[in-house]
Amino acid sequence: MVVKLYGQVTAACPQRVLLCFLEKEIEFEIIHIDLDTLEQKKPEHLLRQPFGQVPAIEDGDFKLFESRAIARYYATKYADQGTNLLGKSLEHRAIVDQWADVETHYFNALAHPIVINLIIKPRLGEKCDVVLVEELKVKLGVVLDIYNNRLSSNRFLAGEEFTMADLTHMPAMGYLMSITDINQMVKARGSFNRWWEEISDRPSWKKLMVLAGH
Ligand SMILES: N[C@@H](CCC(=O)N[C@@H](CS)C(=O)NCC(=O)O)C(=O)O
Repeated sequence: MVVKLYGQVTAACPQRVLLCFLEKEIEFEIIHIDLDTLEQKKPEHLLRQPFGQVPAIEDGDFKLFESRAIARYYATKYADQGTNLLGKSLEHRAIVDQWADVETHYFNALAHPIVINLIIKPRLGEKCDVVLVEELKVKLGVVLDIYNNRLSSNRFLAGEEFTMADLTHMPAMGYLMSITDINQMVKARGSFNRWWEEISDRPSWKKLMVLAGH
């Protein structure tokens, strides 16, 4: 059965799920929810995602929202299909989860408000909080140093294989790399930059960028 993904392909959270589908070779159909016209706040979408955001999926009678939960569900459901994103042992899986949690609580906690202020707000004609962005960039630099250190002795975040730990960072990274200052912060951290160049060279990312119109 083809999975229905409700979302907008240019938005980071639906992109996380799409990347998972592409890595896991899962058939999907995108049902466009237009964020510019606030379609995500309409009653019919609130039945799928009660917080009025994207993505949400429908897989037959099964419905789910929250991009990370959706990606984990499909990585587990199709563990033996496409790329193994989960880790090969209990300990490896715990390390994958550790770095995936780092993405949520340390990386995305900074990347999300930076992207909202520097990319989304100007697009909507809203004012960017310049002072906040400068503070966030300093904090992001500290987090990127920790990643750079980790990636100086590991090819990927959870070791020698590409996993969910890497995948979950990619949508926000794509946005951050379009911001000149942050692009330079990444380039200045050799191991981190090497990691980004490798993961953004994957066929799944290239296909996603085509879907997103890049
Ligand atoms: N934690 C949620 C966050 C969802 C989210 O922030 N979605 C954004 C797009 S990336 C959205 O719907 N923005 C429009 C809005 O908040 O109205 C997830 O990962 O699914």
